[in-house]
Amino acid sequence: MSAETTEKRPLFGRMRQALQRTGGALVRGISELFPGQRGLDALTLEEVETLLLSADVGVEATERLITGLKQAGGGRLREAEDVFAALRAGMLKILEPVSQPLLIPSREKPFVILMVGVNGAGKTTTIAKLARRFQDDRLRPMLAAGDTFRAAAVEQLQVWGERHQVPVVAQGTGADSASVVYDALQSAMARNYDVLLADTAGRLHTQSNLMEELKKIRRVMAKLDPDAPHETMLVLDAGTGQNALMQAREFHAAVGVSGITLTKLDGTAKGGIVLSIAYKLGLPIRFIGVGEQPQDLRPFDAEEFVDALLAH
Ligand SMILES: Nc1nc2c(ncn2[C@@H]2O[C@H](COP(=O)(O)OP(=O)(O)O)[C@@H](O)[C@H]2O)c(=O)[nH]1
Ligand SMILES: [Mg+2]
Repeated sequence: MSAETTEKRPLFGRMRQALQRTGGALVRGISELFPGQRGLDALTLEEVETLLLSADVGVEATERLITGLKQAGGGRLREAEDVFAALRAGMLKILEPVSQPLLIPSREKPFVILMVGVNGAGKTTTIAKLARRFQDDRLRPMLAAGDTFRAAAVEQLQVWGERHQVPVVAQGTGADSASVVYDALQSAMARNYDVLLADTAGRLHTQSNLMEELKKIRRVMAKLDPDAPHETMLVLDAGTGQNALMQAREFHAAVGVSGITLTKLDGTAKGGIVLSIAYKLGLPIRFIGVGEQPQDLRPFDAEEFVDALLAH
């Protein structure tokens, strides 16, 4: 990637580095196939296909990309650069429709974000990163400690909130999650907060218990504000690859997901899952997590992502 692009996008280097494990293998693999006398013939296409599948792009999105490469000229593509350009175009076609930033309209106050996802996906840390981002945008966030199932979860949020002067509404471990969120929303409304971020459990005794609890949280919110939650954000660990897709389907069917955050794109070679999720679900991808620092939660931008992935 040119110096100009890096300058225009100050955190691009970080993105590029984070996507190295996924993109590096792809870029190296394609570079080794070219220049070739045969161009993108059937055999070479098969190798590109294998590279995409290894990056967890998934069968359908990979097929789409391969079809795109054939249409772009197939046998006439003899240089790696031509292949990268055609691949870039194909990836953008898949990602641009889901590249929809989360907008907080000022008339929706408090704007309620319900965070859902399995244990360890990154819900609580993403809440902290988002709260920081909102503070930087001069919005006042409040947090609801709705993961009452895990002993440490409430404390994790409280400690963070104290350190950053963000109020956290909590009851004890084992409390009714819906009641915590209800209290929090009431309080956020009364005190005119801009954003309420509600944490939730990622696992209960059974999966159906969890989905029922999430539905109940939605119901009690709607009693106070028929439009709440304004965003139901599913947090997925990119490192779980195709498993993340299954989780997304399950959560979406149960509670209706309006946006996705994909975490831990750093340190995984399965970052192609972003393409798989975009292609198969078509749900807006709001943010991606590329590290543990607050600034490592990046609003998802199709072009930035693809350029970082294919950087060489
Ligand atoms: N490297 C990396 N680690 C992350 C990212 N997002 C979350 N984590 C880590 O993932 C772990 C689980 O996160 P947590 O928020 O507790 O998950 P929760 O169970 O869904 O609330 C923590 O150690 C986080 O620091 C990310 O984008 N990159
Ligand atoms: Mg948590």
